[in-house]
This record gives sequence, C-alpha cells and structure tokens, in this order.
Amino acid sequence: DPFMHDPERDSNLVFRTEKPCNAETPGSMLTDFLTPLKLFFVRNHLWVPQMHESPHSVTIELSDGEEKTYSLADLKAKFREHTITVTLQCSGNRRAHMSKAALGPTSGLQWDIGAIGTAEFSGVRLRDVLKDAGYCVDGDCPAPCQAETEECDKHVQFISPGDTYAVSIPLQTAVNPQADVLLAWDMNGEPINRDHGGPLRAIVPGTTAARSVKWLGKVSISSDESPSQWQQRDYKCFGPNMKQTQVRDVDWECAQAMQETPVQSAITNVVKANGDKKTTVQGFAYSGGGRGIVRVDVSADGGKTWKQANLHKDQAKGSRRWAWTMWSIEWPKDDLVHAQQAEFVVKAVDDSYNTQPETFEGTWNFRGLCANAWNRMTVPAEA
Ligand code: MTE
Ligand code: MO
Repeated sequence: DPFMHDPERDSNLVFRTEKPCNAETPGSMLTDFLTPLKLFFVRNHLWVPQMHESPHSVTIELSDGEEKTYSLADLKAKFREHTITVTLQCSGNRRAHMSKAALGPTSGLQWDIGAIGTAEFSGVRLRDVLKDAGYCVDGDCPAPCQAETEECDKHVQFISPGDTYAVSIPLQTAVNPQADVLLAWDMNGEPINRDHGGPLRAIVPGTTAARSVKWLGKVSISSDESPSQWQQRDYKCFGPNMKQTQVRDVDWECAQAMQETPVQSAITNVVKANGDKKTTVQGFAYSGGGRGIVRVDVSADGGKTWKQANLHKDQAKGSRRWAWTMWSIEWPKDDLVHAQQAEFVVKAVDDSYNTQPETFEGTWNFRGLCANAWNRMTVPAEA
C-alpha cells in the first residue's frame, strides 16, 4: 500500500477520497484571511512521497541540456528570500455546483466551495535561480521567442520525483519579476508539511493550483508544454455541447490548458445575531492573474436586488494581488423581503471588470472546471 506512509489529517476536513487523499475545508471554516494549515485543503493525485534523500535538492535543466543542482541549503544561502500571500484554488473547486446544472454531472472530485485556501509562502524567486543556472532572464538577452511554430524556449516544466506529477507554465511567467513565481519551503511561517509539498514546492501565484507542483525535483526549460496528462488533458475546458460521451471526438490540442483563473466568490457563513434581528453574510472573493477584487455584490432575494459587501483590509504581500479578499455584509431583518426564507447570492467583480456568470449553463464543461457561477445559500427566516 503506497499510501501507508501518508501523513495524518485533521478530522474537520471533508474527505472526497481517502487514497489518494482529496479533502476540502468545510466552507464555514474558511473565515480567516490566512487559512490555518491543518484546515488547508489537500489535493493529491497519488500518495505523498517519502523524501528519503536528505538534503533535498532541485535540478534546473536549461534547453541545451545543461543542468545545475541546488540543495535546499544552497537555495537558502544563495538567494534573497521572498514572502508572498497566495490563494491556491483547485481547478475543480465548486465542481459539485456545476454538476447540478441542467446539462448534467461533470467528471472529477465533486468539490463544494472548500478546495481553496490562502497562505504566506516563503522561498526564492524561480527567476533568480534560473539566472544563477545560466539562463538569461534580464538585460541583454536574446530576443524572446514569438512565433507559435518556432522551436525556442517557451515553457518551464515542473517535475516531481519519479515523474509522479509534472506540468508546465509559460516561460514569460517564470522570468517575470512581477509574477512572483517561487520555489518555496515555508507556509504560514512553518516548513511546508508533507501534504502540501514539503520540503520544496513551486508556487505560481494567480494560476490554477495544479501548476504549483509539490515535492519539486526538477525544473526544465523547454519549447513545449509538459507532455504529461496533467498538462495535455486534465485541465482543459471545452464548450457545453461537448459531452463526456464525445471525449473521443475532442481535439485536446486545440484547447488551452488552464493557467490564470477567472473571478470566483462564495458565501461561507450566514450568521444570525441579536435575536435574529441582524444577519451577517460573509465569504471570500478571488480572481487569478494578479487581478484584485474591486466589488462584491450580495443579494438576499435570489439575485433581484443587490447591495455591496464590505471588503476586509488585510496584509497580503506580493508584487500583485495574489490573495483572495474576505468580505461581509450585515442585513437587517426588516430588509429581508421573503418572510419564510432568504436566498443569499454573491458575485464578485475583479479589477478588469470581469464578473461571474449567473448560471452554470453557459460555461458547463464535462470536466467541471472553472465553476464560478453566482454562489447561492438559502437560509430559513427562523433558524
Ligand atoms: N503536485 C504534485 N506533485 N502532486 C499532486 O498531486 N496536485 C496539484 C498541485 N500540485 C499535485 C501537485 C493540484 S491539482 C492542486 S489543486 C494543488 O497541488 C493542491 O495543493 P494542496 O494539496 O497543497 O492544497
Ligand atoms: Mo487541483
């Protein structure tokens, strides 16, 4: 049993599968800006590897095949340490909601709202390490590769030991100092634990969490995306007309692998106080690509009328906005139009004025990815 050596997990987590461990945070517990480590969702495709080799090391491979290896101690000694606040969201977060659409169930782990969490990650910038390994990242570098067809450096692959997991990100993201891509060893001030990818993990802010490779062993610059199924297949959206039964007809190559993610929000709690006179609705809002949240609209009548939530101040660190924004709004009882129940709804707007679709019908895809329609929570008037 390769799962025999998996770490113990908090019993508050909601397990979707045990082996491999796929467990989400109960939505009602996603109240802190920084998610407590023991509650942080776990998404493992396989078992948690035992990192016998001590000291741990990562190998950088340039496109000409030249390699340079760094131990964790080398990384700590040689490069400047950076700390950034990053929300990691699984590509399939809220898939269970998309599965309730008229178009029918989607395949994959049926997550509710809790395959998301936020932490402070510390480590070194990947670009600094690439530079040290001999790759030109700034100054008088050869002109960047433009043409789609040209054989040149376009991607950075992240590989886990034994090829147990591998994906890639665009090279431009990896070398951009404002993109804050890290090789990280600390999470909320503690060494990253085994479930979350310790001793060393890639962190790609603003990008679907599948690209933040845990137990990082190798970084490779290449002209092609990673050939793995996790790059070529699993994280691609097709049109709502493409059903699971048509998978054989799908042109995998024509679809874009997920990187930056769309705007998302969810209601985590509806709390009544003061003899039910006051209802507080709270939740999170997040967008990918470093886009901040500029507005959160909340409705108590299923989306007919709206008010704006208070966006909470926080101490997010980073060159751009990589973290979610927590929000809340108080609803006086007299303003609740429906006597029997209130249907609270949330939608968020990011700083590019992207917002969320009302329903899942238009963005439905058979893998249940990018599920970001308005989030609803129905609450009886007398709880
Ligand atoms: N890295 C490795 N090596 N193996 C994995 O299974 N899962 C990916 C990513 N990195 C994965 C991985 C996916 S799909 C997600 S959503 C995140 O890790 C989950 O990170 P977490 O378990 O720390 O929350
Ligand atoms: Mo994921």
